[in-house]
Amino acid sequence: SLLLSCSSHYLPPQGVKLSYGTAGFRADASLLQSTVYRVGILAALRSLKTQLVIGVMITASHNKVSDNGVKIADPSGGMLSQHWEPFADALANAPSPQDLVQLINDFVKKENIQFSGVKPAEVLLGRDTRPSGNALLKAAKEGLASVIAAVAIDMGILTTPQLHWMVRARNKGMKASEHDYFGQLSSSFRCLMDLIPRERGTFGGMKDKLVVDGANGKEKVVPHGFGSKDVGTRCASLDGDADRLVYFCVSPESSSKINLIDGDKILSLFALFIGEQLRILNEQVDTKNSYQARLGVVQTAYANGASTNYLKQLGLEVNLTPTGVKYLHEKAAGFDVGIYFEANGHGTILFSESFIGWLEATTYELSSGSKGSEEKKAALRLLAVGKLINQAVGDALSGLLLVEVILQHMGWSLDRWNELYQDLPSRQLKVKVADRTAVVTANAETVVVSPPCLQEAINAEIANYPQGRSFVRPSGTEDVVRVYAEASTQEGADSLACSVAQLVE
Ligand code: 16G
Ligand code: ZN
Repeated sequence: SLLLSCSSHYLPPQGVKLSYGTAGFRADASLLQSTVYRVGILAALRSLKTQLVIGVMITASHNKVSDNGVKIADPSGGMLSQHWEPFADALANAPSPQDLVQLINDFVKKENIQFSGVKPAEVLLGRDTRPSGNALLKAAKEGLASVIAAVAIDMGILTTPQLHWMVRARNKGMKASEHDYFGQLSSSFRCLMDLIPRERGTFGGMKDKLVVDGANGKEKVVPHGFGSKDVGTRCASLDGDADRLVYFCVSPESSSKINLIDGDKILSLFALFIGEQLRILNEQVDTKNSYQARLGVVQTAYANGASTNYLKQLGLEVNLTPTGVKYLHEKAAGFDVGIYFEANGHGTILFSESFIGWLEATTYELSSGSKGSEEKKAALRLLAVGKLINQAVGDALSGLLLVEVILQHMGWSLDRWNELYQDLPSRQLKVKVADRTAVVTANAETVVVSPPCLQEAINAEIANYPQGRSFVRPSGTEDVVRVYAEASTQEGADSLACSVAQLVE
């Protein structure tokens, strides 16, 4: 009855259909009161079901300031289990309080969620700096209180990855305040800096300054206030809730253009560094104690073909998954060291528990005999990377610190890093169609299986272009079919994308 009376203050907006999607619920903030209230309910139920701490993050990332959004962090610190997404959709769209109560009752029965003789629900709440955040936080808290007395802990204004990190830490019995987060990042960063070979740490003559853009540059253009004075400066760009990271520099040819160093190149830099540390370990630790750590990298079909070639040339196992962080993350979790990145800058490095355990034992054993040996340093670096880089989700702050330390370690400038390989020219288009679900793909979205014959037609187009590659997929966030094409020239990529878009129409 508390739920009935309380939820009557939170009726969903009429004529709007909300969908949890890959990034949680997002809409104009004025439409979200009831949604956030209901996500509060969902979080309490999820915590009761798992008997672990859950997170609720209120943000719309890089969207405009009048928008807002809400998403859930599961106990592992990852995204909400896909298995609960349909319930999230149904909950958000239930028209009346009675419908809502019915829905919850049915779900509680189906999932066998216990209310008595169990630990109370515990939920960490975070939000970004949007002005609507406070009122939505209140709605979330009321949702949390309406089903059962859940413990709601307001963690304040945070980035999305900070909240995910806190949920994960809390469930591992670790301290999980913002102070602890920064403490872990700064101590592991310091540790990696101290392990830089003395002859290298020079930044290749580059200015020792990093400029960080907080989502002021959304398109591939120079951010406001940038110009010719900034040519040569190392710049990083974070999206609105700091779960995506790219680097860039103002192009020396034209101060209105940027050279973008995207997620693929961050992945390549990380893979090089980790690969080097693993090689040192494998060469030097005597074979009977060695641990053949499996290193795997994970990309999507959007990864520039030049990056995939480069990674394969390094002898790495390159895996493709469909678009969406949850798929990449799951795949990467299958390796001892799994590095995943989307080209758009979302990614991280995952370490298996058994490998971390081995590294800890190894550094301990090595500490007596070969103090300061190369293999011990390599093991210490890997351990520090595992602490620095967010194990829950892609995190621009921790990713940025790792990029900085690796550039320093290699003695590389931004240009040197950018020259690892040259991106193939590419083009993306979107096609409005009556029903985007008519396009069904397989093999990590690289081939169309339905409608029949479409893939054959695409292949015939691709064959006209040197280094041509193209694929189409239904968007997960918009009512469109997306087209991607790359080729040896920009004209080729543009023309291939156009031809393929015409095939889709
Ligand atoms: C979501 C995904 C992102 C993906 C994008 C693709 C998460 C947290 N976010 O924003 O990874 O790149 O969707 O959008 O999974 P699309 O399906 O419209 O192309
Ligand atoms: Zn984001």
